[in-house]
Order: sequence, then structure tokens, then C-alpha cells
Amino acid sequence: MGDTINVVVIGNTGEGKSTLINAILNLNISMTGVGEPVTQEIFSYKVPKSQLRLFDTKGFEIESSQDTVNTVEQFINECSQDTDINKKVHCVWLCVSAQSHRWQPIHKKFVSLCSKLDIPCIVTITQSYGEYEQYVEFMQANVPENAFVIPLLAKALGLPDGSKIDAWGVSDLLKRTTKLGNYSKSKIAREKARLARINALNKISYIAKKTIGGTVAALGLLIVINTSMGFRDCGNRPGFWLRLTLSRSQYQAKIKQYKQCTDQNSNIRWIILISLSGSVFVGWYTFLRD
Ligand SMILES: Nc1nc2c(ncn2[C@@H]2O[C@H](COP(=O)(O)OP(=O)(O)O)[C@@H](O)[C@H]2O)c(=O)[nH]1
Ligand SMILES: [Mg+2]
Repeated sequence: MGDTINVVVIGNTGEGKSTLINAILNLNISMTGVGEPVTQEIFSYKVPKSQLRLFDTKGFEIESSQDTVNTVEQFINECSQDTDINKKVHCVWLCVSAQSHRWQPIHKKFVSLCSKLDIPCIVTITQSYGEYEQYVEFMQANVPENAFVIPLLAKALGLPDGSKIDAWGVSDLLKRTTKLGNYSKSKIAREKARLARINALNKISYIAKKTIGGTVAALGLLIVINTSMGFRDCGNRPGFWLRLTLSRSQYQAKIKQYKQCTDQNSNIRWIILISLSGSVFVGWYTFLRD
């Protein structure tokens, strides 16, 4: 797919999704074999000489459109989970016609879905002619901050008196989409790099923990055993653990006893012994916990 910006075009039936895509592709997408079917409800079109790939969806009918809604919702959700950045959805065009004035719970649901998935959503006011400005203002007041409103007329409109209104606004939509799409992609890439860094650090600290924990444990144990063996001559059994439970006065008595017993025993030796056995505990705990 290369450096693609994927745009999913959604909205009720008859709002002007296909007309908009036709205008961008400069052809008639209702002709068979023009697009690539993704599902029964979704068709994909690569815009020539552009980063954009448009996904035309079957409209949400007023009623009985649950299949389309589910499929489109699932498609957006699944794409957003794809690890390939070029297969994610980078922008959604939610088409509502300035002539039909339909702003329904289903529209709000998709705006919320985009917010949740951090996909830029452009509420595209199609068929913007006549009294469309009031509707644009109404929409601007009603969509959340992270959604955008862009009015346009995708195809010139012939009026009954023989005059016509030229198409306008499509290039604005394309420019804004490219900007938002690329921003969204760089954000995803940054997030991916951040997660990779955290992952690498976690791996290093995990290996370090295991290695250091294991080494400290093994070395500590070796020294503790060796040192403990040195006390053997004093009539004590080797092994450190029992001694840890002694009270301070008992420790002091023991030290005295060891000092008397052999001139090799010193306080320093005890300190080393205690600190190393502490390391053994921490080392083993870390080692076993992971
Ligand atoms: N002249 C003109 N007609 C439009 C425009 N957008 C939609 N229409 C009209 O609305 C009808 C339905 O549009 P369509 O693109 O098929 O809607 P879709 O169901 O959302 O794909 C078209 O056949 C046109 O008559 C537009 O930008 N210009
Ligand atoms: Mg259509």
C-alpha cells in the first residue's frame, strides 16, 4: 500500500458519498469493476497521484441498516488495530447533506468512535448550496472539538432557470485530509517508537535483573557458605539462617565467642556476612519472582 492515507467515507444513503468520490476520481464509480470490494458494504478506491485511498460504504438507511453500521464499525475498529501503519484508518469523512439536515444518533455514534480511536473525523457537509451556511454553523456548534466541518458541492448543480452552481470545496477537503492524515500517521509512528523504546528498556532491565539477581544470589550464597564454614571450629554448625533470628545481645555474645575462638573472626567479617545474605534474599526474590 506504500505511503497511504486511508479515508473511510460514511453517512446515510443519498447524502452524496458516491458523488463526492466520483468527483475526486473523476469517473463514475457505479461502473462495475472500478473499485476493489473490501466487503459487500465497502469498496476501496486509490486516488491516482495522491496518497489517498477512499473507502466508499453503503449508506446507513433510516431503518434496517444495522448490517452496514456493524460492518463499517467493525472495519474501522479492525483497521485501527492493524500493526501496519498503512492499513489503519487515518481519517473519516462523515457525509451529511445540507439539503436533508439529518443529524442523527448514528452520526454522533461514529463521531464518538473516531474520538475514541483518535481518528480525525471531518463532517463533510455535502450538497452545500442555498441556505447551507446556517447548517454549517449548526454543525460547527454541535460536533466535538476534535471533529472538523467542511462544506462543499462535489458536482455542479443545474438550476431550473438554466443557470448552474459550480462545484466547490473538494480541494479544501483533500488538503485538510492529507494534512490530518499525515499528522495522524506521524502521531501513530511516534507512539509506536515510544512503545518500542519502552519495550527494549523493559527487556534490558529484565535480562539485567535476571543476570544480576542470579549472580548476586549465587555469589552471595557461595560466600555465606564459605564464611559460615569458617565458624565451624567454634563448635557452631555451619549455616547462617538460624543466626539471623538471634537478638542483638545474642549477636554480640556470639561475636565475642567467635573472637575468642579464633583470631580470624572479626566484626568486619560479620558485616560482610550480613550484607551478603541480604543480597542473597533480594537476589533470589527478584530471580524467582520474574
Ligand atoms: N449536483 C449534485 N448532486 C448531488 C451532489 N451530491 C449528491 N447529489 C445528488 O444526490 C444523489 C445521491 O447521491 P449519492 O452520491 O449517490 O449518495 P450516496 O448514497 O451517499 O452515495 C445523486 O444522485 C445526486 O442527484 C452534488 O455534489 N452535486
Ligand atoms: Mg453511494
